[in-house]
Amino acid sequence: MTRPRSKIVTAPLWVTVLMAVACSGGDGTPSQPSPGDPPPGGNAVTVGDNFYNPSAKSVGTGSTVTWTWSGNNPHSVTFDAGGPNSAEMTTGTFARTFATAGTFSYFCTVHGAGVMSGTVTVQ
Ligand SMILES: [Cu+2]
Repeated sequence: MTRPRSKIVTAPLWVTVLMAVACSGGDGTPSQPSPGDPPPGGNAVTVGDNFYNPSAKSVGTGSTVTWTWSGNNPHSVTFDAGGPNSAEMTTGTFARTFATAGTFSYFCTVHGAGVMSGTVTVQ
């Protein structure tokens, strides 16, 4: 019978599988930033796939807010109270300067306000 031999072979295989599972879980963090992170800069908003981050932004009067597209699908920044608005686009940036105080709500014309909406509060 070759049973004892096959047992000796299967034991190291188990160890290898366990090590592979353990190593793939935690420490392999990539050094690139995650797409949901807001871009650097004070008045920046990320346009991701079906979200704005942060969705609520507070800025001072006269500030310029810059939206940066980071997803794979087209989105827009379209204000409820009128433009300037962005186009429906997949990459690039859109900037708008807010000269007057107030709350400016906006949404994505591709996905609708129920899926993608945000506000800029100017004070
Ligand atoms: Cu969208």
